Amino acid sequence: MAKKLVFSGVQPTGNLHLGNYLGAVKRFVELQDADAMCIYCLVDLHAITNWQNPKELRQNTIEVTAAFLACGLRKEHSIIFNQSQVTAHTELAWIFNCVARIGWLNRMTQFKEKAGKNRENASLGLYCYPTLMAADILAYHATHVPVGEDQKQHLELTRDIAAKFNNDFNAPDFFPVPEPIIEGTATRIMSLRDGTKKMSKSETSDMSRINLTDDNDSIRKKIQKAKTDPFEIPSEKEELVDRPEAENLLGIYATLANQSIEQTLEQFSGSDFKKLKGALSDLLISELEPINKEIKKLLDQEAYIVEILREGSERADQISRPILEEARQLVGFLK
Ligand code: AQP
Repeated sequence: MAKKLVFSGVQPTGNLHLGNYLGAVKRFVELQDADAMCIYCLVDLHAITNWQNPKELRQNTIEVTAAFLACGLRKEHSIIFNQSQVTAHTELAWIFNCVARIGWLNRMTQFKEKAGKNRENASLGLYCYPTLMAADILAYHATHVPVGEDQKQHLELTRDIAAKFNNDFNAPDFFPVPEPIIEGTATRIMSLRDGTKKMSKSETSDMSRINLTDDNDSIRKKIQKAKTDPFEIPSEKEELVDRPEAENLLGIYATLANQSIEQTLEQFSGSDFKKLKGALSDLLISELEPINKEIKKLLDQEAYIVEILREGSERADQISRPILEEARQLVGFLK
């Protein structure tokens, strides 16, 4: 059986937060340490679907790479690079723009959320974001894609594009239909200020998220001020329905403590949020403090980080170039 080939990406649009860490990067490290070939990408082409200050984009690319390394990704085990250095992504994305149907793209909820009311003024790139994402994955014939819950719909579109390309060009199995990996208790970490909204880099209030670069005092303060409700912690999971903030804090605790929600409820049932918040702050600090220190160290070694991305992009190019070439031939481009 062919070896697992894992691909995933993160936008260099700001500091990584706890949602990116638990929902994505921590899983990337686990997969890297299992027997899989892993390709992890700083998706700077996706980042510019919303305008980015060029200096900040460059700096964020360095910082997110530093965070990847601080979390445990290793260039010896994973290919780490920034998307814009490998041209197969954009070339294949164009082919996929011609394979995907407008009706498919019109159903994408992330576009609706991100474009908001000002839809006419959103970039065309934001609309085509999912076809570029399909190209990211399929340019490597990736078989598995670890992502948070919010990317599920885009993954389904990637699967549809792979199947339609194979069918349109009479090339059964040319693009593998990739499997999403969306598992565990942390696939959707919510905002600390509003348990119905996902924790996000672009949310204006910094109090809504825990950043990987937050110091211990900020972590304690943010958890202490996190929104809760006036009720005590229940004993049954069903009682968490309509209590999104409680569910979120308990879910984060369960993930960090490596236990189920049921075990976490057993530990805290009947107590108020003060006890949970204290224990959660301790757990967060013990998990994030070493990462935070390592990020700071790595940020003093910019040339080393740039070199990792350059090396990674060469390796990524070697894998994607022949796949793109074959796709070009299937489409009928003269060479
Ligand atoms: N709140 C979350 N819980 C679990 N997983 C999450 N992810 C993002 N937010 C959460 C996962 O992290 C990976 C990288 O995400 P991204 O940076 O490429 O884009 P995003 O999903 O748009 O993340 P943000 O932080 O919310 O950015 P903005 O604010 O710019 O939109 C993905 O696997 C994602 O599922």
